[in-house]
Formats: sequence, structure tokens, C-alpha cells
Amino acid sequence: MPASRIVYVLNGPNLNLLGQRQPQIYGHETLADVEASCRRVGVELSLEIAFHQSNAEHEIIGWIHEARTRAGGIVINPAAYSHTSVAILDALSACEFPVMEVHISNIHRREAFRHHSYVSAVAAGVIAGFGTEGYGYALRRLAMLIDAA
Ligand code: CA2
Repeated sequence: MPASRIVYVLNGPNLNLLGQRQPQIYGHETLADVEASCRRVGVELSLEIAFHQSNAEHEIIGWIHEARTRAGGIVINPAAYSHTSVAILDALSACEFPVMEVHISNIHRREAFRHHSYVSAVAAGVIAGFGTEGYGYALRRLAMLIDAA
């Protein structure tokens, strides 16, 4: 598998609780379901998926640094760090490949503090409000960008 076809799918804090609380906002799928569907789409698109979740900012930054030298793109749902983390923005800025930002909910129809994401400034695209299906759409778009490069 060439490095360009390895894609990191990174998930920020509290996304380990998916499917367990607030289904009216985040749906009924668990993070394990999201991982399984990313892997299915990955097989279809000939992408190798490195799927991770952490509640710790430094761990997410570590995976971004790892991806920088061994991957062809990142799909990231930074969760609450979207709205707070210049450190994650800086780590993503050091990546030369496309970054797709995903939000399960439509952050723009929620509280004002969710309307701004630091990550969007370096994202090739942003998907919000498509539920967990957004991960698959992001992977498809990333594969198109990788194939076109
Ligand atoms: O809509 C999204 O995907 C978010 O990135 C999710 C974050 C939120 O802080 C962002 O504003 C939008 C929250 C993730 C927490 O997920 C939970 C899932 C189930 C139960 C509790 C939290």
C-alpha cells in the first residue's frame, strides 16, 4: 500500500460515547460502527484506514505528526477541540496532504460557540450535519483528491 493511500481517521474528546447518549444530536451508531463503516468504504476505495479516538489533545497531535510522514490524508472530527485548539490547527498546518473536517451534527444550527472551528482554516473541505454518514463522504472526497494529485 503506497503511503498516499493510508488515511488517518481521527476522533476527538467524548466521541467514545457515541450511541450511548444524546442520540437526538449524534444518532444511534457507536464509534465502533463508524470505524466499521470507514473500513468498508476504505476497502472500496483502496484506502488503508488508521482509525483512532482520544480524549487527550496531545495524543491527537501525536497521530497527526505520525500521519504527516506516513499517510496521504486525514479525516478528522476534532469534537470540542475544533472550537478551542490552536495546537491541533498548528499540527494540521504542518501536513502537506488534504485534511477533511467532519462534524456529525450541524454545528451552525447549534450554540454560537460551536460556529467557529480553528481546523476549518486548513481543511480542504468541511462536512457537518450529515450524521455519521459524513465520515464516508469525507473519505470519498479525500480519495478523489488523492487520485487527482
Ligand atoms: O457534531 C460533531 O461531530 C461535534 O464535533 C461533536 C462534539 C462537539 O463538541 C462539536 O461541537 C460537534 C462533541 C462530541 C461528543 O460526542 C458525544 C456523543 C454522545 C454523547 C455525548 C457526547
